Amino acid sequence: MSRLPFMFALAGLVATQPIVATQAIAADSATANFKGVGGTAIATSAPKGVLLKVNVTGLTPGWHAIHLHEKGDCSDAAFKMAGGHTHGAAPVVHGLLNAAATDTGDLPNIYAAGDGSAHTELFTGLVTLADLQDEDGSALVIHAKPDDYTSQPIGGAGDRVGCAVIK
Ligand SMILES: [Cu+2]
Ligand SMILES: [Zn+2]
Repeated sequence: MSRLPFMFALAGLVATQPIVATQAIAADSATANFKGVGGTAIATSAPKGVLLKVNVTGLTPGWHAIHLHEKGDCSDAAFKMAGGHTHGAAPVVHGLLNAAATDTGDLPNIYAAGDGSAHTELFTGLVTLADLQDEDGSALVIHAKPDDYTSQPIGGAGDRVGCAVIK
């Protein structure tokens, strides 16, 4: 009789341990679908930032700027509703290579192959997934031209051609 409670206790231990391990490994992530171009971006929370896996089609071949914009709104054709780049301080200064400051939404350019597809992973330590998933969300925006990383306000990146809401 005295063995029975012990067996139950052991069974409980075995059952709970794998669940705890799974939770520790599982990362928070959000999948965002692009408008304007095809494809998706997956934003995964990292210990010191956010990893972005970008798989898009329908771009013009060559280099394109890609930034995190401050509002999760891709509802208009020009994607202006997404607002400016996410930023942590005023005055807002754009550019990964700008000595004065850098927007938290600034990212390295992506390259579209001859078939218009781009597949890449980008890491930023300037934001967290929680920052991006704030009340009004955020958007990952792809531009027509590359970012020169220094000029204002968007590094000469031109029109917004793709937009994906991160929420
Ligand atoms: Cu942008
Ligand atoms: Zn910027």
